[in-house]
Amino acid sequence: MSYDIICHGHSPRDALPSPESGRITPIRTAKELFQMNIEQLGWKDHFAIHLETCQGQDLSPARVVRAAGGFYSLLNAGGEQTATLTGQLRHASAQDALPVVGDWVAIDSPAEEGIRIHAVLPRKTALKRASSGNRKGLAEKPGIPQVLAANVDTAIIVSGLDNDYNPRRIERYLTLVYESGAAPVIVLNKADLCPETELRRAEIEAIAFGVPVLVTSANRGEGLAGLAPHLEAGRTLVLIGSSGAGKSTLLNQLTQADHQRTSEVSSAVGKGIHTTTHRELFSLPGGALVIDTPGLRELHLWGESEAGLEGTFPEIIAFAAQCRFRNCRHENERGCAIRQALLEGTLDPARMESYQKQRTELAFATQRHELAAQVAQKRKRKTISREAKRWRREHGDEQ
Ligand SMILES: Nc1nc2c(ncn2[C@@H]2O[C@H](COP(=O)(O)OP(=O)(O)O)[C@@H](O)[C@H]2O)c(=O)[nH]1
Ligand SMILES: [Mg+2]
Ligand SMILES: [Zn+2]
Repeated sequence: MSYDIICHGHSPRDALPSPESGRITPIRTAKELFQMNIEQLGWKDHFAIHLETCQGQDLSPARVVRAAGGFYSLLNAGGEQTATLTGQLRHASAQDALPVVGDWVAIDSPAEEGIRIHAVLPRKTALKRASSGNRKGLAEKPGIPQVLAANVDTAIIVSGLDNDYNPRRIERYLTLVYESGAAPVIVLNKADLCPETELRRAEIEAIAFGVPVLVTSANRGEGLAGLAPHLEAGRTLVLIGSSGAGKSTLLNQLTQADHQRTSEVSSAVGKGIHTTTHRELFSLPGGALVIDTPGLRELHLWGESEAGLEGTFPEIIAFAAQCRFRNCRHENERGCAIRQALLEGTLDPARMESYQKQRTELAFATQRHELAAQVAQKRKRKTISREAKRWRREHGDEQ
């Protein structure tokens, strides 16, 4: 079990090679790599309050940098540690409450059975998708969301400007991000393969209101300076998007200083980065934390609130508010502001179609979730009544 985390105390700007000189700022020595304080790992007061309410005397916080096969790689002020879950946490938790990369957890001190995770501290944000349920590779049961990453401040949606380019897919990722509570940034990568980068940028800006849209060529290290404002020390980012969009190349560029200066670390980092099989947290030279993710073959949307759709389709929500009927389905109702806007050309039909599709999908996920909850509840009741019967049978004569 190994992972690599690199941390240096530079300002965010220093994280990037300066475009003029192409030079990379000096970094600290390997000995200093693990001497980070907990704020540098993204610790916030929010978590501290919850840690105090955790039962048990000797628990301390640590951040999950990688989770695989029941083992969790953690980082805290003391450095790297591997931990497992207490039986209680493993059994008492719903699938989506188990630790994922980015989570803050409460751990005990090392004992014979190793370090154990007693609790997952309440998440500030969580990126969730609906699991498809019937596909291999998804351990989750139908109706239970899969948490991709937790406590992310900024989600970078990476999309290639090659045949990966698809505004409708970007809208899906936007809904995922808005629903999570993180702030989105869109990176249109592989600019070197696209003759119309400015057109594409305008296209995406028009569907992602107020979201920063950057055009990059990650393999050449071009356009990355636009990321600097998002790379403040202690801030957590996640790279999401289709497989092959260039997420790992981007991360590689952002950590490039390390590759060149710390050889034993860099080879391992390189290996880890090029084969993104796990979601994993890395630390950039400027102190930002970045979670790299493997591409999602499918993004089934998940929603517990209206935040996702509202964030992605604000103009549609605004039109809908003007419909005569509160429960307007925007089909043939009189006084439908959306139909009106479509007729007048003030609302793009492609946006409306995209919105309807996402809304249907989110409603379906909610239904399945409710169904799953009912089934679980029923099973629980059955078990309880069976146990009660057994108890009465065994203890009946004592009463
Ligand atoms: N032409 C071009 N290729 C790129 C760029 N960024 C990444 N690539 C290539 O795209 C492929 C997939 O990149 P990778 O970072 O592994 O994608 P990931 O699956 O999103 O992590 C690799 O062969 C990269 O070298 C870019 O800006 N331009
Ligand atoms: Mg990758
Ligand atoms: Zn309407």
